[in-house]
Amino acid sequence: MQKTERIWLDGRLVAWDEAQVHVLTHSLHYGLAVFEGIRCYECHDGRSAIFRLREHVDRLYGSAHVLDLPMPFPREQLIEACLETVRANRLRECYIRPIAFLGDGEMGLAARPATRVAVAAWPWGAYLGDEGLRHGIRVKTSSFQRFHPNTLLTKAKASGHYVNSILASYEVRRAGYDEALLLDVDGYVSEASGENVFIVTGGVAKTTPLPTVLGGITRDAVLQLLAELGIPCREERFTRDEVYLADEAFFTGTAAEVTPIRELDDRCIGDGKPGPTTRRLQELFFAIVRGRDDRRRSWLAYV
Ligand code: PPE
Repeated sequence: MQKTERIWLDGRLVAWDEAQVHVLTHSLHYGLAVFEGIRCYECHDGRSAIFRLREHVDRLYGSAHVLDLPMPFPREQLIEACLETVRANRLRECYIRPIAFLGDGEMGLAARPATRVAVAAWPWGAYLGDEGLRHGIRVKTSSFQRFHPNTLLTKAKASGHYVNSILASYEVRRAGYDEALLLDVDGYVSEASGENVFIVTGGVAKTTPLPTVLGGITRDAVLQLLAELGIPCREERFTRDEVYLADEAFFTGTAAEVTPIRELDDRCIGDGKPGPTTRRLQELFFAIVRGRDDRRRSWLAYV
């Protein structure tokens, strides 16, 4: 990870090395914290813009609401904090990580220490590798299930939820694959460790419906782009073998952007190369985030 100069912590910018917490920070022990992952891109005109900043901040506040975590700052201030952090570090392109967590001073499950908020930003290249973005990745179904919505709450992007993601990710990466696909408790495809999933078969796209997955902001963008391309997309459950038989499959996520899936469980998907719909979506997506699509300017917050 590339160190930058400043981090926004509890209302002000501090030096990177000063953005420390106590080892008895409540969230460190029990995982009750909410976070976001946001990308800022350098646009074709040399300016930088944060992609769907408001939607990410809204989701952060939604996650906090779901977990009953009081937010000590108004939304507008957090939006400004993201912009300020990028500016203060003079970053042209970066990943932005806001996090709200319970601080220290009280321990135990019933304790409610005050919420603290931080926003960090650092350069982060292609999450699943440049090769992966270009040629597609090899995915394996994990033996770990995605949690039931009454075990953990799928609408919240909560730190503790990522133990499930990390178990799946370690398992398949250790076996030599690039990313893990998780099934839901009924055995249907849910999502990857940090991405939503789409398939395209016979000109029709499908993605997992929202109840068992995180409502991805990239997923939402891709749904809108598919509609624009006149490709119908159904939000309905599908099985792992439907992915094996699909013409195309891809992941969406802030970090992963639009990454083609070349194989699932050692079965080639389509001809094992990124398909035409995936390619087209990648083109449209990167044109938008780099400010080349006037119709989607409202998705960009210029720094
Ligand atoms: N599902 C999960 C479980 C998930 O973590 C993400 C984002 C998504 C779907 C896609 O959501 P969106 O980014 O709004 O399109 N995962 C973030 C964390 C990655 C990390 O390693 O940290 C991300 O992409 O920023």
